[in-house]
Amino acid sequence: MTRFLCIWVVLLGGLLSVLSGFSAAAGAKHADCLWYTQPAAKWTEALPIGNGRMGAMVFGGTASERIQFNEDTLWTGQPHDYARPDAATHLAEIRRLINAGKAKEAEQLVRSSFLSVPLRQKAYQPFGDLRLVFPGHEKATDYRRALDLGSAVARVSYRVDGVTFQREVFASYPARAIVVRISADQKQAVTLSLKLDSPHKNSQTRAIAADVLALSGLVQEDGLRFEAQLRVQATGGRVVVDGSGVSVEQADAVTFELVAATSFKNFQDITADPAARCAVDLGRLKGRDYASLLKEHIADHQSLFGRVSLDLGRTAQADLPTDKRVAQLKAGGLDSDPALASLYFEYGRYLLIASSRPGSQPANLQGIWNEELNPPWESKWTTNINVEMNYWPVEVANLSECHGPLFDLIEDVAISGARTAKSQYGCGGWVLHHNTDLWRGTAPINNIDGVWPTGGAWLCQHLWEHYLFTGDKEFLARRAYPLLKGSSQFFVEYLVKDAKTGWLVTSPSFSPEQGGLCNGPTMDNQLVRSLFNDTIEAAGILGVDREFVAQLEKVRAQLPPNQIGQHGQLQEWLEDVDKPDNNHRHMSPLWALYPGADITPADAKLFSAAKTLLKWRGDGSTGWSFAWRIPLWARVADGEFAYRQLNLLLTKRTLPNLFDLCGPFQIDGNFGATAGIAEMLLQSHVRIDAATTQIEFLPALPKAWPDGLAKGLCARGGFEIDLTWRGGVLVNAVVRSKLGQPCVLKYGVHEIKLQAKKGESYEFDGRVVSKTKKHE
Ligand code: FUC
Repeated sequence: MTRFLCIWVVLLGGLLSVLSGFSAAAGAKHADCLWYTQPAAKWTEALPIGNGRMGAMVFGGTASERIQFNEDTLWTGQPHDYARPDAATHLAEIRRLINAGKAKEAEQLVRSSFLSVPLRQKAYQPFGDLRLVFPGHEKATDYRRALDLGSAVARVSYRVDGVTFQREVFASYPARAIVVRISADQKQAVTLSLKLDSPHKNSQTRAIAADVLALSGLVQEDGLRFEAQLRVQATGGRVVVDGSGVSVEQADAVTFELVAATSFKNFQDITADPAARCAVDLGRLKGRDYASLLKEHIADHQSLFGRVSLDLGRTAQADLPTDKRVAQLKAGGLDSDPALASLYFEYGRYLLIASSRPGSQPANLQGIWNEELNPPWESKWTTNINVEMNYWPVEVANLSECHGPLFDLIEDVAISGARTAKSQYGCGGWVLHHNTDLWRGTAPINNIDGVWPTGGAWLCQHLWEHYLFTGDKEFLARRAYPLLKGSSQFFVEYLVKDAKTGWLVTSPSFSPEQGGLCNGPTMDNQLVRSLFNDTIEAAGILGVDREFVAQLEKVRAQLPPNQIGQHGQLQEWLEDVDKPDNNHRHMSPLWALYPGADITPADAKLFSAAKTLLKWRGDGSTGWSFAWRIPLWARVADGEFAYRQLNLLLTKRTLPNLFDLCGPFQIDGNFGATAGIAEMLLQSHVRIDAATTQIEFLPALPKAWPDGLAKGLCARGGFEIDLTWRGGVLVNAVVRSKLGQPCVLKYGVHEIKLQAKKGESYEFDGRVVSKTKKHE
């Protein structure tokens, strides 16, 4: 019987680790499962699956199962330009007031005349629910449910009256469908009824074929229309599909295929026919059997997930159900369960694959999972930390393709952001403030803290990072550079002289979510400098735009430098007004330390000032604020404090299904911590020169992880790396070069330059490169 595969993997893993005395080989497999001995009592206990475009939460009830699903283009609203038409006419006055020290008056004027229309953006919507009822299954025994991260299949199994039932649910990217399989170890045992419904009031179901049930509806008048279609295939037994749902009696097994679509074509056009889209998707699946769908799905998922693995050691805690492990952290902390840290890392990779695949929307505040009509912060894309954090692990964790949806979004906001640049500021190029939604809103929203014009500049860093990791010149020329140039163009026209210092600054602006309106907060200066650096370098590589480059260089020289204040701290603002021990959740002025790369030990004074600010900030509060502190502390080589933040995140801000909590569920912390763990083990942000990357091994290894193994992590310059360490010391690093670029390998004080050849592998023991061999 194939019952509950991952338990066997766990047992086998434990056995192997005992036999080998070292958990590396077995632990990696063991780490790939979330499992429970009871169904989810609420949404935040259910298990997420996703194919980038469709997501679902599987509750795993026995007598009644709920599978709540989403499709990533179902939002409130319709195509809309949020920019305030006459905003630019107030810009000079707002700037004058800020320069005159009258920030409060400037804020009043911003509130009355400068914010978006309407003030708030639109919300991501739940789509529907599959509700299955299994008569007589109230009293089940031997209950197990699990999410196997390696195969991306959610499984439920239990026994009723001597029969073992099994459910498997997965979201297939190649099949563009969610597939549900219900089977039993005895013939004719599967009897159930199913309803398909939606929280959208006007939705309705109808039978559109003997084996297909459809659900259709409308989010709002003039808004998005949606349709889901569900096909049922039973082996044996009787199936009836009518307008009210599906009933199956005495089948051996049943497979449901669920497809879903909306009328969304792009952010300016919602004229697609969702029913026709569903028919195409379902049509493609006709004649496919369950085994072939499952096989194709696992192969697709493994092609991404299988690239990386992480083992940080394991204890007996790792044999417990996942919710118990999370609960036990309160007593023992993460030290008692190092395998939970690696599971969290693997889960981050899993969640990214599930919520961001080529062609989908990018992962939003909740990834792709949402059950609420009014989700927190509309479950949209917040650009002053959250959406970027979602994509921090993508390159280092070898999921480069999953970056695609974010690049698609940047291309969209460059279009809507060009309109905003004109209407808000009378400038060319494009601008994005602190949020965007399905309609690619780019104007400042909500309140004065929405007046933060560097969201687009931050997103541009992702384009450049993708190039640094992949060396893809075609991507640089065709996609990245035009966007970098457009964003730079905006700042060249928009930056204005600060009355006191004479520097060219953003104005009006805001240091994310604290202070008031101001000129040139440190984070903005860092973002604009980094944007200009990247644009200039990209133009050089591509051999284009000499004059524009000269102009950027001239403006760059007039940007405010990072300043060190009276307490030895990196200043958050142009003026030295920081309050010691301000432990705000946002780490904005530390952007250049991480995810930026401009603050490094090369400038010892600045590096130390950044560290002072980092210390002031102390521990995190929201999930993502713990998560941001992990790579920051890793960048200052303090593995213990980085680990402390991870420990607190898992102990205080983690749900039973390992979803991160901001206040409510918010997925950024999952992704930020995944990137943070990688940053503790491997760093490659320091560039010796334009062609040479420094790759540093175990820069911030905490005592709690003395032995470990990380496979398949990526470094800038096109390197893939496997690491083994014992007793806190690097044993071996295998470095595979995909591009043939030189690098410096660094471990502690030892550095060695390597003229890597494309396609070659090198082994490094912390001091010398000992041998080379060919790799595929
Ligand atoms: C920013 C954060 C909040 C939350 C929201 C989505 O405003 O400061 O904590 O993460 O985004």
